[in-house]
Amino acid sequence: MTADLFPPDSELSLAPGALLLPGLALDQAGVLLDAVNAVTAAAALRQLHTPGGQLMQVAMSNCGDLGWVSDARGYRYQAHDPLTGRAWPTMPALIKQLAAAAAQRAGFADFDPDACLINRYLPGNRLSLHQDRDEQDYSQPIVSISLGLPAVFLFGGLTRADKPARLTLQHGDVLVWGGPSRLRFHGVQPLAAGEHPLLGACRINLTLRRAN
Ligand code: MD3
Ligand code: FE
Repeated sequence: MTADLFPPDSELSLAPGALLLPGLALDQAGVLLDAVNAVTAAAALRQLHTPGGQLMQVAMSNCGDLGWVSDARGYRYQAHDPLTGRAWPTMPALIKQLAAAAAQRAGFADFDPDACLINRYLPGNRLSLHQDRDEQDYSQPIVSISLGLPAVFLFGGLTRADKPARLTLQHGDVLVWGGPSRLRFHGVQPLAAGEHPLLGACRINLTLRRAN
């Protein structure tokens, strides 16, 4: 039984500025997924190319005023989906509110995300170690919501050489990264095969950021 491992309001400080809220999104997982599916029906999940020309394994889409994209021209946020030329779908209020509530628990009172990146992992997909540095204001935190299959998250230090710690993220877990942890290197190990009752052989991560 995982239900009793963490009482519903528990929180775990991983490092200064890094707070894990186990199962915070569990109650809302079904409606969150409905909202994600509505977004990806309008702005399809797609694999992006790194500026160096590598095809990323994780498939991505966005909602909100700005979406994160990568191509030969670099990494950036932009208001339009490059696949369609249309504005990204509106960020569902439910997602924005959950992110703001999580950030508040970590001491960030007015987190108002303008970008929500949707990452889809299939078994074997990984995200290599990187920093999130494409945003304007590093005093704003980042909130991550995990849905579906568990993933081993790597959280490193402020230099690439720092050996990362490993943390398994479960369906419904929410993480806040801010303050001194905002620029930590991080990544995701290859997703193990499995079947999740709601998502099947898949993990979805929502990353909420203030980009501008
Ligand atoms: C730690 N996504 O999209 S989210 C990303 O699970 C990304 O899909 C991962 O890294 C995923 O850029 C991890 C959690 C996360 C996001 C930003 C961070 C952890 C972070 C920034 C600093 C430290
Ligand atoms: Fe990241």
